Amino acid sequence: MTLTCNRLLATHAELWHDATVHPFLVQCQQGQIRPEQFNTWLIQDFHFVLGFTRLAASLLQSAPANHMDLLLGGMGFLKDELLWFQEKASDRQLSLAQPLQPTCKAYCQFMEALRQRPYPVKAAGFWAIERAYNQAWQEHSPMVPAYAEFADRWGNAAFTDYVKQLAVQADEALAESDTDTQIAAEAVFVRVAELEKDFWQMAFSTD
Ligand code: HMH
Repeated sequence: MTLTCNRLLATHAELWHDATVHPFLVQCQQGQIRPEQFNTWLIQDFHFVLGFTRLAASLLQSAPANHMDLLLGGMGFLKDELLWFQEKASDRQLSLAQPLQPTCKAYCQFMEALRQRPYPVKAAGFWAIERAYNQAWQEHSPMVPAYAEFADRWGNAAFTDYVKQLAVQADEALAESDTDTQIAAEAVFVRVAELEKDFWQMAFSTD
């Protein structure tokens, strides 16, 4: 049986739940998150997105011709996102030049290693990472006004559609791959779920 994105979500439902439901998100939704915790997430996620953009570049490098259009559109999302992070940090008078916390460092190292893997493995991992944020922020919407734009950035309809298209492309790549590659893609999905869970938790580890 061929591995698909939907199968990954179904097989690892509990793990995926923990990757996308967390007190950090609940507290943002209710406006009860402490600003220091939110700011920790904001700064670390900026660094995450830098690493993720490099992963996007490597995905584009190994993508078949008919997958490029969607990925180029994704580059546009990332361009906006990086500028937006800088704007949000400046609004809050935060310096982005801060050291990476261990969890963020581990996630960035994981993405760096993923850049060396075959295209179907990268495509599945890339989809999982975007899907995690799309689902997490969407399922904790609407948020109180102070955090509404954060929830909307990853929960909006256009981004949701983009994530669905990423799944279509990852499924196409997986359908053409051998068993070992599919096993590797599943392991990457599991690791993404663990890292996503840890990333939410990171905001609470600096008290
Ligand atoms: C930790 N996962 C994390 N940060 C993000 N910005 C995304 C996924 C989506 O790009």
